[in-house]
Amino acid sequence: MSEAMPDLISDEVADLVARADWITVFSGAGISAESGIATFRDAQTGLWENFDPSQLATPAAFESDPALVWGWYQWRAHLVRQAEPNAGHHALAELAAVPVAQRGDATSSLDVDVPRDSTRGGADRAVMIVTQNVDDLHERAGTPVLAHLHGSLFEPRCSRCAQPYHAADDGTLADLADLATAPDLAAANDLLRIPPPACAACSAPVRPGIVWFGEPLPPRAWLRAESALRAAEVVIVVGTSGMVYPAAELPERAVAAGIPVIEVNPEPSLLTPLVDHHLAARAATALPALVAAIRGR
Ligand code: BV8
Ligand code: ZN
Repeated sequence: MSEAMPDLISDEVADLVARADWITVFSGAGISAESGIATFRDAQTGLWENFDPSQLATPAAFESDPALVWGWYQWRAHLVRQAEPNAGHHALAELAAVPVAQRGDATSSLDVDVPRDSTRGGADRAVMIVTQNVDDLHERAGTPVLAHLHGSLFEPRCSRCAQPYHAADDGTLADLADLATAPDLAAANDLLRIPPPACAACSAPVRPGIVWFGEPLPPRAWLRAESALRAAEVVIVVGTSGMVYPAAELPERAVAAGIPVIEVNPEPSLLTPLVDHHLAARAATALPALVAAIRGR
């Protein structure tokens, strides 16, 4: 249940969002935290507490211990399958359907002359989601994702020929369910390691469809994200520490371009000093409050 925070959304923030025809959302692990998915830098819980995510999320880790890395991603995919989108994800889906508020002037801030008689009121707005997250909770809440900058837990591919791997929910998921009840780490260690399947086309090991540290971001996702941040009238940054590049460069560019940036994060992040408005609250509180505040404006 999200706590009520009556002064959280100022009139200025509400008007900015209510009038925006094109909103781009830049999300990080924090938006999935209230769905029970640990953020990337939260202490790993349970059986993975002895592993440092940034050490596992590398090509070298997969090279040296493919079964451990594959097991880790299978475990994370298993947890995401068991999770549900939270009120923050759902609020972003609702945001797109809230009619755009009328504006005093007849021109759009999109540098295009809007015919005098157009008020833009009542039109659905564009809400573009650019996410660093590898889960599918935005999609399952009903918002298409324009760009998964760091890949997806659900798009494994061959490590050699890149052929997509479509796993029937094979037995490994059953093993993973045992993990939750494994008596201790030693016993679980065998369960943690799941040898990756072999590619049907070239029999090389299948790898997670994830962008690891030291790997380039998918060019198409990057280009789409750049365009979405450039076209935005308002950018909403949700649940990111702003630590990882080049992704974190995108909200920085929006700030440099003079696009209003609103951050939702209960803690300060590396982006907080740059943004126009910091809503110091959790996503499942702030985003529904924001949608409620713009209705009827
Ligand atoms: C690359 C997949 C080069 C893995 C991830 C400058 C330029 C370019 C690169 C670099 C650079 N400086 C350093 C680098 C290298 C590196 C990097 O950025 N390192 C960091 C640690 C300094 N970058 C790379 O390696 C990138 N690749 O540069 O390649 C290249 C180019 C051409 C050719 C060859 C090579 C690749 C980076 C992608 C790495 N993969 N993810 C996986 O998930 O297993 S990144 C990883 O961190 C996560 O997946 C996540 O996407 C990302 C960012 O983390 P956040 O989402 O922000 O999560 P975090 O836990 O940090 O923070 C959560 C936030 O939520 C907190 O602020 C918290 O307060 C808040 N929060 C908590 N609860 C809530 C909440 N907010 C709202 N509501 C709540 N309830
Ligand atoms: Zn292959």
